[in-house]
Amino acid sequence: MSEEYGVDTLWLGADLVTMREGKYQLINDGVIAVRGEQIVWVGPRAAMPAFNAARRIMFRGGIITPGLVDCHTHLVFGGDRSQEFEQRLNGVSYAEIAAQGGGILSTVRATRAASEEALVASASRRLTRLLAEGVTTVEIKSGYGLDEESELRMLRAIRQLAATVPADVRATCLAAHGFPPEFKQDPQGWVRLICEHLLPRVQQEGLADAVDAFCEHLAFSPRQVEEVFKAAQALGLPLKLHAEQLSAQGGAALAARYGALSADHLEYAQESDVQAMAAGGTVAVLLPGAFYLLRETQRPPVTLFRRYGVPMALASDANPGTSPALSLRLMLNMGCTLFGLTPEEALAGVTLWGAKALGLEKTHGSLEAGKVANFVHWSLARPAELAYWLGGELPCKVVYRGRAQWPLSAMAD
Ligand code: DI6
Ligand code: FE
Repeated sequence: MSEEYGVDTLWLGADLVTMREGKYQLINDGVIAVRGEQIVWVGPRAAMPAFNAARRIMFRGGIITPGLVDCHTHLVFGGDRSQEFEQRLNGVSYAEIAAQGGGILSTVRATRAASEEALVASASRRLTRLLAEGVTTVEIKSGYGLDEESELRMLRAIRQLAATVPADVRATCLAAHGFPPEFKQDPQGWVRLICEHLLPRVQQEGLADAVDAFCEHLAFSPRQVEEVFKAAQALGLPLKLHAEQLSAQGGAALAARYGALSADHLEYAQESDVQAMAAGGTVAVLLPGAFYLLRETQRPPVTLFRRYGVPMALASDANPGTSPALSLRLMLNMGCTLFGLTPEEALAGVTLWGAKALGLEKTHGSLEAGKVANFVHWSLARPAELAYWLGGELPCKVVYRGRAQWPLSAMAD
């Protein structure tokens, strides 16, 4: 490195929680040097080269973490299901609600009825809440359209959001989320439509960065998932899977065999699933919001993930039915309290491993030279505070692609 090293901004005066290799890897009194949208140097101030910096921004203490990554959300949808939440708490059963046309199909109806603009507008309000907590990378799935045009509209809405918010937004096609009412008598027809028509169009229009499916006894069988995976793979699209949420189907092992980026939920994952995930490099995405809302008792096998070295990500699963969660900070706490993660594991789950679950671990998820300059300054003393407080402090500053984004008051509404 030359002595006169030109950079745009030096960020100084805080402790850096770098999350290299998924560990805190704390640097006391650290410096982040940014050129353009990239981090070019990270280290202790005492070892800083003689930078020629256009700007120096000095913090008075606090910690800086990588920008948070929410790697599993369903933020785009029409309507909401607060009415069903209320009905259930007034004693109406799930079965009765479903018989009245409620549940996921009520969201499908509302989503089909919504214009692309309406989908963008409602998702944008929800996304604002997530971003206010320091999220700079977010994945959003389709899956509430369940017909060709509505699925494409959802994906276009996600691309529109991506163009307008200060965050990296990844789109996942989850057409295999459920069976549309039109295909009630012919579920295989929907699988065929996804494989033969929808995915090729999605690929042609560049509307998705990955393909997901819901592998469950009440949704898609492992065989049907395999068909979707084969079609997606033939188009060069990376894979993800909702697996082992409510029952053991071997979906996680299947996803791992196909080299999927992640298998998500995993409450019922078996040792064989975990072994396959370790071999396939598949990230375990844990979703405590849905576990909590469904009052599940079966916990994901965290001890096995540790034993086999499977990286664990944490995400909000923000969706209108089972996880109306717009706070990744709350998920950090729930990951610790409900699933037994350490605060360090939880933070790794919303940084480096969240990035890996999206195939972005080379560019996102830690404070390292060469990575995108997405990071967050918190007025906290220790990184464990991020998981400890319920409704804790919001970020002081969020830097997205090298630029400070907002005074937080402006994000309040
Ligand atoms: N798992 C879930 O918990 C949600 N989707 C999924 O694949 C449920 C979505 C909903 O009820 O709207
Ligand atoms: Fe989900």
